[in-house]
Amino acid sequence: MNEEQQSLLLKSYSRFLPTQGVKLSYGTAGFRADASLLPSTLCRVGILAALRSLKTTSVIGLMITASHNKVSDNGVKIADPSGGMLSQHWEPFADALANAPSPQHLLMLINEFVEKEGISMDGVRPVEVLLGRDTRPSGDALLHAATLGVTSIVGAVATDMGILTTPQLHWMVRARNKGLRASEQDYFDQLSSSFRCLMGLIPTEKRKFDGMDEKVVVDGANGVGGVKLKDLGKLLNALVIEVRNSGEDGGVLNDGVGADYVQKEKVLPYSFGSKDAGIRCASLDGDADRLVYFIVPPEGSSKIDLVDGDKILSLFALFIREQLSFLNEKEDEKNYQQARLGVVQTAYANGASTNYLKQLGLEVNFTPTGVKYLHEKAAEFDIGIYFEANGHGTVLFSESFIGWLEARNNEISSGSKDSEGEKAVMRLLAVSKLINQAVGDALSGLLLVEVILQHMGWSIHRWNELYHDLPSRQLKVKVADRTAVITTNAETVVVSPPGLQEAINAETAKYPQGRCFVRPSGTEDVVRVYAEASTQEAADTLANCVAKLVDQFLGFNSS
Ligand code: NG1
Ligand code: ZN
Repeated sequence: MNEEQQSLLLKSYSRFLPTQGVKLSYGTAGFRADASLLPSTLCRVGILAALRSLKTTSVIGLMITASHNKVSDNGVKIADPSGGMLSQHWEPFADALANAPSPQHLLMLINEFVEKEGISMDGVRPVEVLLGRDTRPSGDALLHAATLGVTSIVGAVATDMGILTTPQLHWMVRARNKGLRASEQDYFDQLSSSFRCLMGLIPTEKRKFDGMDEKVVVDGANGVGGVKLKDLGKLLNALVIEVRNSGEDGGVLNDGVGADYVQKEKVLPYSFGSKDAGIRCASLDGDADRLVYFIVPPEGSSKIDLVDGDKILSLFALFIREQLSFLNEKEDEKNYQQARLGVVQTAYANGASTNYLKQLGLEVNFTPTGVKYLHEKAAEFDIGIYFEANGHGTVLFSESFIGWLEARNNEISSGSKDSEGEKAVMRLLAVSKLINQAVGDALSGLLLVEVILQHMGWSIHRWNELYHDLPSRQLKVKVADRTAVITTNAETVVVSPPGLQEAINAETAKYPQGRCFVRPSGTEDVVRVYAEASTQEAADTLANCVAKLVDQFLGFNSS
C-alpha cells in the first residue's frame, strides 16, 4: 500500500473512532445496532465495499438499514455483484475490520487481506459503490460515514442512490453489472411493464369474476416501502393500491406496524380495523424485503388470518407449475427440454405447506435459516422458488432457461400468440422481469401475487384455503452460550449437546403430528424453539416442554 493510500485510511480511522467495548458481528443481516454506535462501522464497511469492488471488478452495493428493527437502530449490508448477499467468505474480514481497535490494526488487517485475496491497490482500476438508505433519521449521517470509508480507497467512487428499499438497491447493483439501465425509474418501468404484460395475458373468462376486491390495502410499516409503492402504484392502472402507514403522517417506523409485527404477533397493524373485515390486506417490513398478506376478521377480534410466506410460495408454485405444464403439452416439437422447478423452504415452514407442495408433485428442498442459503439452493433449478415463512423470498430463473424463453418469445412475436403454450412463454418471461432476481422484494412480490390472484380468479379467502396451517408455537430461550447448540440436517437435528435431540424426540413422539426443533438464532442471543402439532394446545405444550429441556441442557444453571 502506498503512502497516499495509507494516509487516507488513517484519516478515515481518526474521523470515526470505534465505541469502546462494543463488538459487532456481520450476521445474516449485516451489522445492526443502535445507530449511535455505528458511524465507525459504516466507515469501515465503506472500505470493505470498495475493496470488494476492486476484487470483483464490479459495482458493489452498500445498504444502510435495520429492516424491521426499531427506528433508533440502524445497520448496513453489502450487495455483491450479482445483487445477492456478500460472499460468506468475506464475512470474517468484515467482522475483523469493524472491530479493529487501533489504526495500526486496521492497516495490518487490510494489508494482510489484500495480499491473501490478490487485490492490487494501485488506484488504476475503476471502483464504484452504490449507496442506499432507508427512511431512518440516522441514515444521512451514516451515509456520510460510509462515503468517507469508500473514498478512502484511492480512486474509489461512492454513488449516492438516495432513499431506497433494500431490494431496489440490490436490483440496481445487478442491473449495473449486467450493463443494463439501473435507475429507480428503470426499476419502476420494468416492474410496471411486466405487470401490465401479465395482466394482458389473463384468460378472458377470468377477467370479471365475483368475490375479488378491486383494491389491496397495504401497511407500509411507516417505512420506505409504502412511499415507493405509492410511486409504483401510479404506473398501474389495473390495480388499486391503498397504502396506509406510509410514514408521511407521523407514524413511527415498525412501531405496531409492518410485516414482522403482523407475522410474529398475528395481530392487526395500526390503522387497520373491523371496517377492513374480509378485504385483501398486505404488510411490508421496514426496508420492504418481506411481504405477508392478512385478512381482518369480523368485528370483535384483533387476531388476523395470516397468509404468510409459505402461502405466497404455494401460490407462485401453482401458477408457475401451470405455465410449465402448458409448455410441456405444446412445446415437444421445439426441442423443449422440461424445465426443472424446485421450491426451497426452511424448517420454519409450516408442515401443512410442505405437504401441500409435495402433493403438487414438487421437489421441496430445505436449507438452514437465512436468505443466502435459500437463494443459493434455488439457483440450482431452471426455476427455483424460495420463501421463509416470514415473507422473504423470490423466484429465480436460470440464465439458460431465460435464454430459451427469450428465443421462443422472439419467434412468437412474429407469429401466432394464441395457444396456451405461447402465452405460457410470454407469462414466464414477464414473471422473470417482474420478480426481483437479486433478492426477495416485497413490491415485486406483491405485484406478482396480485396478478396471479386475478389470473386464477381467486379472492384472498380462496387463496388462504389452499391448505390449513398446522397449529405452531415459537419460543426463545436465553442460555449461557447459544453457540453450544450445534445442528445438522438443515437445523432440524441437534448433534450437540449430546442427549438433547433424543430428549426432544421422546417428547415430540407424544403428540399427534408433532414436529419440533431447536437452533441458535443468528440475530439474537437466544436459542429458538419451534413446535407444531395437531392442536394449538399441543403445540404450546410441546414448545414449553422442549424449552425446559433446552434450559436443563444449556441454561445458566446447567452443569
Ligand atoms: P434468526 O434470528 O437466525 O432466527 C431471523 C429470522 C430469519 C431471517 C433472519 C434475518 C425467523 C425464525 N428467523 O433469523 O428467517 O429473516 O432473521 O433477518 O424468522
Ligand atoms: Zn427487511
